[in-house]
Amino acid sequence: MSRIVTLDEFIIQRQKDFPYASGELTGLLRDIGVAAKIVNREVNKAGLVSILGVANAENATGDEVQKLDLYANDKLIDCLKNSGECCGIASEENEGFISIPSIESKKAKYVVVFDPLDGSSNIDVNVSVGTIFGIYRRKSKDTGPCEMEDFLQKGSELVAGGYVIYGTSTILVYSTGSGVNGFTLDPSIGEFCLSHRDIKIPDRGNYYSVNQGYYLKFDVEMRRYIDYCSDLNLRLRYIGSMVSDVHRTLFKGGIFLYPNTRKFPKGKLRILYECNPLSFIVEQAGGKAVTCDMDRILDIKPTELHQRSSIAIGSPGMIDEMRDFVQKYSMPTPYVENGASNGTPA
Ligand code: P6P
Repeated sequence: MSRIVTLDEFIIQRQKDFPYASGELTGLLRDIGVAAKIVNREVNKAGLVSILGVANAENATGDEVQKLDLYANDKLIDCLKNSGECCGIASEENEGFISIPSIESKKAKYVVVFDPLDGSSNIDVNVSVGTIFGIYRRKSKDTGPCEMEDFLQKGSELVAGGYVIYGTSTILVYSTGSGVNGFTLDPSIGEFCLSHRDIKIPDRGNYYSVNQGYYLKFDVEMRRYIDYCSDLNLRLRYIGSMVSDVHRTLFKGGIFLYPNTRKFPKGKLRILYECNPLSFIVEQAGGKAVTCDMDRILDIKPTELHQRSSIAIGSPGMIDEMRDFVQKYSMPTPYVENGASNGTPA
């Protein structure tokens, strides 16, 4: 049996790969690991204590907030505040970003974006949920508080990205841009232990993942591609928790789609703390992540914290196939001049 390598040990080992690393990012990743253990403890007993159910509130993007969402949000914020390495936080649960005062004049270099508990509508029915996080180097001067520009960065500028999935086991998957590794929480010792080294996504998979209930609301090119997946007898798997669907896609291969709909004309999923960190991970594992117009997710320059996007993410061979359908079936956006469409495609 190979020697146990804990998350802390691995992060420190990898820090040696960056001779000029000064340890702040290492500290930040370890603090996120601590927060994940705290959240995991509550998720695992959510049915026993009164933190199930709806918190009679809505979050910044209008989603109904579960009590465990708020618990996870608070714990992540507390851990990051105490780290001294983070000068700002943007969370799905908060309208604006949170500026963190420096500790003992330490000049924190990083900001963190996260969805504290993605898929939380599944909590009450005991279906996997997860935490998604991304870490950026601040762009604003380190002599003052963080600014909006620190958060509105492209996903390609992420310094680190990852997620924790609270499922049959609790697994933390992250990348700092040199491959993807997974760590499974061993409750007997309270440590995340290296369990999936250098994860690579298969070029294709037998699964496609989309909310079939919206099929008739998708654009024609998406419907034709979904028909194609069905004709190939691929298996439809959709959990309603992006982090869980992408985790399966990463390990088994396949494609996860959330196209734009009439209700969400720009797509439903949030760029900063859902699409970008998961796209960073999947690209690092050899996969692809694009909008349903085939623009690379990590190239999008966000203009607001809770900006949404359509997304297709997963095996490279399947994303390339989807591109063929978009090129063949997508309708050109009608050209509109002076507010009156003259019917000429753009
Ligand atoms: P729908 C969860 O609320 C979430 O943000 C993602 O985790 C998930 O993939 C998606 O929304 C599910 O949305 O519209 O299919 O219920």
